[in-house]
This record gives sequence, C-alpha cells and structure tokens, in this order.
Amino acid sequence: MLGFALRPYNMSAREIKYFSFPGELLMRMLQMLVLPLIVSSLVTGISSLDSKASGKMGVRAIVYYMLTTFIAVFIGIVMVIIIRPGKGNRDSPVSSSGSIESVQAADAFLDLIRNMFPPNLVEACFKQVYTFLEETVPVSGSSNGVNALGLVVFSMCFGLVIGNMKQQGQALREFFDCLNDAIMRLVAIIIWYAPVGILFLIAGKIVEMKDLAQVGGQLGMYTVCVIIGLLIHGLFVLPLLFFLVTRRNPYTFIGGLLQALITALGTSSSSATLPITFRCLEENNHVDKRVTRFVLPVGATINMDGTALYEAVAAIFIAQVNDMDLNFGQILTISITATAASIGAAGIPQAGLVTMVIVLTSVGLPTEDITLIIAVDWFLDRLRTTTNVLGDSLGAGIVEHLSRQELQNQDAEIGNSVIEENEKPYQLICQENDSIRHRNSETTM
Ligand code: 7O9
Repeated sequence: MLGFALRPYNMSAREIKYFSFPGELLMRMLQMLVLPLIVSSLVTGISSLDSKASGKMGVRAIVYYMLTTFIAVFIGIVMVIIIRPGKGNRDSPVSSSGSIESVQAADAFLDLIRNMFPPNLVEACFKQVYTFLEETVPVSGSSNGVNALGLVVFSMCFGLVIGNMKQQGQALREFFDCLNDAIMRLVAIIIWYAPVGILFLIAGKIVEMKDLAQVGGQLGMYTVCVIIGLLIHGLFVLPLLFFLVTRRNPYTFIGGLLQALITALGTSSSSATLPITFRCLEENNHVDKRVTRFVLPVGATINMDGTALYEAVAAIFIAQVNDMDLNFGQILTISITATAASIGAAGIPQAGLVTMVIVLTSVGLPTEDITLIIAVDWFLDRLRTTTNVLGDSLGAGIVEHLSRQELQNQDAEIGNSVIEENEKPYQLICQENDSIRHRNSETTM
C-alpha cells in the first residue's frame, strides 16, 4: 500500500534508491549470515548423524526434491497448454535489454561439475568458474557470486569425515556446533529488523515498477499462467504430499513458515531467506535440528520447484508466440531440461539467463525471445522464490517424519549410555554433550 500510495509522486531513480535503503540493509545482513550458516549447519548436521542415518536421510531428501520438481514442471506444462498465453497476435517486442551470449549446454554442465570442486575455498565464497566462447574457442573465466555448490560439497564431506573421527574430531564438531548456535542467535536479532526491511524492499519495488498497463495481452496471460501454476503447486500439491506422508495439518505447518515466506517474497532469493527459514522451522514448527541442518542448505541449493515450473512455462510460451507446434518428445525434453536447470542453477554462473537459454536451445527455440518475458521477470522471481522456500521447508518436515525411526534410535543410544559413563564410547559422550547443550540453548533463547 505504501508503494502504491507513493507511485503518483513520480520519484526519481535517486529518490527510489534512497527509499529502498532500509530494505537493502536487510538484504545485506541476511546475506552476511548465509556463508557461516550453511557451512556450520552442514558440518554439524552430518557429523552428528551416523553415516547410515545420514545416507538414508539424504536419499529421502533427493527423492522428495526430484519428485516435487517433476510435479511442478508437469503442472506448469499443463497450465500453459490449457491457457495458451502465447496465442494470438504477437505483442510488440518489449524493449530488449542486454544481449544473450551464446552458451553451450555441455560447457555449462562441465562448469557445474567444476564448481563442485573449488580449488580455493576462500575464493569459493565469492567466485564461480565460468566457460564462455571467444570466437568458437571455449575460454574459462570467473564470475562473481557464491559458489554454493562447492561449499556444500566440501562441508558435507568434511562433516562426514569428522563424524567418523570419533574423539579426535570432537573439538571440530564442537567448534562448528557452537558457531552454528552463535549464528542462529544473530538471526534472532536480525529477525526484529526484518519487518522494516521487507516493508521497504517491497514498497521500493512497487514504486520503481514500470506502468502496469503495459503488461497486457500475451505477457499478462503468461504472468497469470505462472501464478496459477505456482499457487496450485504451493497451496495444493505440496500440502497434500505433506499430509499424505505425515498425517498432520499442512496449513498449520505453513502458518509457522509465514515469516520465511514473506522474506522470500521481499528478497527474491532463497539463499538470503535461509537464516529465517531455519528459525521458522526450528522455533515455530519444532523440526529436529539434525534434520534442518542437513536438509535446508542442500534444498536451498538444488531444490527449486518454482524455478523449474517457471522455465518450463516460459519455454512453451515462447514456442506459442512463434507459432511453433511442439510434439510430445519436445515437451518431454523441455520438462527434463527445466528440471535439470533448476537443480543446477546454483552451480551455473549467471544462472537466470543461462539456464533459460539451455532449455530453449534444447528444442531449437529462438533465444532472443527471452527479452519478451524480462519485463515481468522481477515479479515472477519473487513468487517462484516463495514456492522454492515452501518446497524446501515442507521437505524438511517430510524427511523428519520419514527419518523419525533413525532419530529415535540415536536418542535411545544416548539415553542408554548414561548408565555407564566410564565405559561408553567417545562418540556417545560427544553426542550427549551436544544434546545437553541444545537443551540449554533452547531454554535460554
Ligand atoms: C531463488 F544456501 C546456500 F547458501 F548454499 C546458497 C547460496 C547461493 C544456495 C544457493 C545460492 C545461489 O547462488 N543460488 C542461485 C539460485 C543462483 C542463481 C540462480 C538461482 C535461482 O534463483 C531462483 C530463481 O531465480 O528462480 C530464485 N530467485 O530461489 O532464489
């Protein structure tokens, strides 16, 4: 409302920039926490589980990610085929900004694998490798952005190794556990500023936005199509899946996530929202810390249901605009590449454009037409980010429910070990210390 109330004043670009400043601050504070948060949570999450339990939990999470991403793509494709937003006369081309470089799917895929193994961990905190074409020769460069995939792979391996080191690894386990607790306390402070920040982020964006009347015709129908697809996926399909698995009311669970969902809407970044997502799941929904620490960082990196849905819809929309009839094989190709693109996005530099180019070229669609949808991209990005965060969070609830047996076994082992303090294996002592510390921290927060 604040944003719409200020629109008639026609603020200059400079004024809008000043106006959005409190929002920018929130964004910077959240991003500041993401790096130590994902490293410490993955290391402690994995080292506190035995390798069998973490393996099972990992498989469950991956199956959930694949399944829900595929369902999202399917919903998107059904919506875009029913609504047919691209039919009729072609809109006059929206002012095309930025050139789309030629990228090769093979190069992007190799970049993805390369980024999994960063040669320099410090550099991985702010750079990704990137292959581009100079004439026709592939040259490697680097682009700005956190190499999330590399850090996730390293942290998982590191956690696995120190989990197996028994008493030798205890110091490191305690260090990362304590680091994680400390970061979560910072999150608890920043959360007080979040409402102010989000207010200015969203209001600033509404003041800045071009006239809505321009977005009519094909583009308007396209926007509606994506919104309906995201709503069906986020409000019906995912909650239904959650209910079928856990037999709990999914909407009370989603109620606990409201802060995280609104932050996702404001920041349009699921990685910046991660600190809030952690807090909502652990404090409001009481999801086991061993699950959130493991599942959430991985989910934020590879599970993007909204993004997959969006890319599939965009590709078929561009085909409709160009009067191209897609056969079943091509639609299948789009669904596979859109799924792959959403999984790989965090590992591919300049992902937004590059993954879209890969999906389009896989079925021979013209890549210039990406410029048609750029006008509404900022808006749809917010909605698909919210869907991504919702998918990650419901996934954590589902994985916790499916893994309750392993979690209880581990709790029981810790309980039994109290009997003979001197004879119990070192790992149990450590786990017991961990759980005592958690109990303490819960009571002090
Ligand atoms: C959306 F969790 C971390 F910290 F490990 C992490 C850090 C960075 C995870 C992911 C990233 C990251 O860089 N992700 C990324 C995501 C990079 C490029 C593109 C995207 C896709 O983003 C979504 C979209 O545009 O559809 C959306 N904005 O979920 O953040």
